[in-house]
Amino acid sequence: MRATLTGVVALAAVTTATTGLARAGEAAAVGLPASSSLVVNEVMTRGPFGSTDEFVEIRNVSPRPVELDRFEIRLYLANGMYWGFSFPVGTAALEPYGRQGDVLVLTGSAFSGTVPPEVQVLSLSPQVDIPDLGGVAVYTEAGVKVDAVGFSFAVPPAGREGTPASPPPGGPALFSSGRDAVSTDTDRNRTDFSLRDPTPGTPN
Ligand SMILES: [Ca+2]
Ligand SMILES: [Ca+2]
Repeated sequence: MRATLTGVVALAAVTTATTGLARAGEAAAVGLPASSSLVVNEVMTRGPFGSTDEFVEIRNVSPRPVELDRFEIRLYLANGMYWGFSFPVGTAALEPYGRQGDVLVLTGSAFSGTVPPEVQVLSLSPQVDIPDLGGVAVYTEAGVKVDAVGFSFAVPPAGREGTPASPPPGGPALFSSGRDAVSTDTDRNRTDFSLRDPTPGTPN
């Protein structure tokens, strides 16, 4: 059963909020440890079917189930703005780390990959396109950054952790950017993420 992520803010509307969010992100980068709940585990920003042939894999790295309605996903553009999304009512909790069901996949409108049938999938709306030099972040509903990966310094600290991860190569890239198989999170994007074969819904 596929559902669509619910947009909570229009793109234009977040412009004025970005400055405050950037400040909050910088504070979080200094004061908070690596995620103890959700991480952005893998991101593919384009594929053989173009710039919306993309996905984001979110993983629960805690030993407890995590209810997703306490979180939102932010897709950062390379100009500092972001799209914010909340999870629809009825989205199942993610199982504890290491168990089946500890990941969820968000798919772009032209997604051409294969996700195992037991893995929960949500669709991004067709007008959403994760930029190659953008970023993806998980926030709590209270606006605290939990985890993020950015692919350029144009993404504010609110949408990345430290030095950005290497962006995907140009052209119809067949690579995703992901953490290692155990989802190590040191809060340093360049260290934690590497280009790899895409594995939406399965271990990296
Ligand atoms: Ca992190
Ligand atoms: Ca994966």
